[in-house]
Amino acid sequence: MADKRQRVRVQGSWAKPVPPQRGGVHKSGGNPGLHQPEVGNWGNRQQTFEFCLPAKPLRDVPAEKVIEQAGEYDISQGPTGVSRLRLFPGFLSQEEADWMFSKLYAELPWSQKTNFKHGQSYDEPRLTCWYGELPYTYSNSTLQANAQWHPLLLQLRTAIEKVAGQTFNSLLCNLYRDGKDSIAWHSDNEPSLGPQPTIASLSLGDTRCFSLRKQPGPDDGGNYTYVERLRIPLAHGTLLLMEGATQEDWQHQVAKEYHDRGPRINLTFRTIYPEPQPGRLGGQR
Ligand SMILES: O=C(O)CCC(=O)C(=O)O
Repeated sequence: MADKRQRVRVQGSWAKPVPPQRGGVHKSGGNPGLHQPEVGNWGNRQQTFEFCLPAKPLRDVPAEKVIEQAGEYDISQGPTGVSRLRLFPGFLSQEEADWMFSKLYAELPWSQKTNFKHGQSYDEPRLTCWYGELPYTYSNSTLQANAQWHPLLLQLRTAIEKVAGQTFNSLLCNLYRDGKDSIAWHSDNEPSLGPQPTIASLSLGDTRCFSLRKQPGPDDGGNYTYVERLRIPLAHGTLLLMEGATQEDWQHQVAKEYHDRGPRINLTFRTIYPEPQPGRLGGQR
């Protein structure tokens, strides 16, 4: 096939030509570390820029979209089905949310979970606790079954089940102590959650940015550069439901912040099934 790249030459006046390289703009004389101009020759030398249009068509990086308003959002549709978010800012009133935050912050059995990756252990950058009849394994470490639900969590579960239109049998609680605490890109796609799980996520405390990015297509070789991205500021008392193919087709994270943040509690209600294959260790986050 013929090389469709176009070449554009621009003549300058103060440096040596350089041999062309692949792609991009090449120049000489501008970087003292690479091509030192000869003393006394300023203004006499020729400079050549060579611009090669890339062989592959350029792709735009899609702009990140922000979701802030209450509503139902079909964020993608593919062979796996619809990925749907439902957002309820103000699901709890300010007073309810304030009271619940203080109680849960003080009374839940927060602890440090240690995960394993490539044989190395690392502490999660947040504290957690787990409620459910079954244990929950992810990142090669297991949260043990804990059926001693805090009464407030049972009330919240009932209220959230009404909105979600389904029941939940377990709950992962995360405590982000400050802006340095975070959760890395992952999907809630452990086998124990079954296919197309609904995750109901309630936020209390300081607002943190919940980001989603689409899984890259089969031709992208795991490269997330050009994928769609969404950002949802999750404020005190906000409920977010992730439904359908969201866990299959998207990943989510709460990144560290550059600015100070106060503590934040996130409660993610889920339904857990007995592990289909004992010994499967779940996804990484
Ligand atoms: O804190 C959040 O909003 C997200 C928590 C989360 O992604 C998880 O528990 O899997």
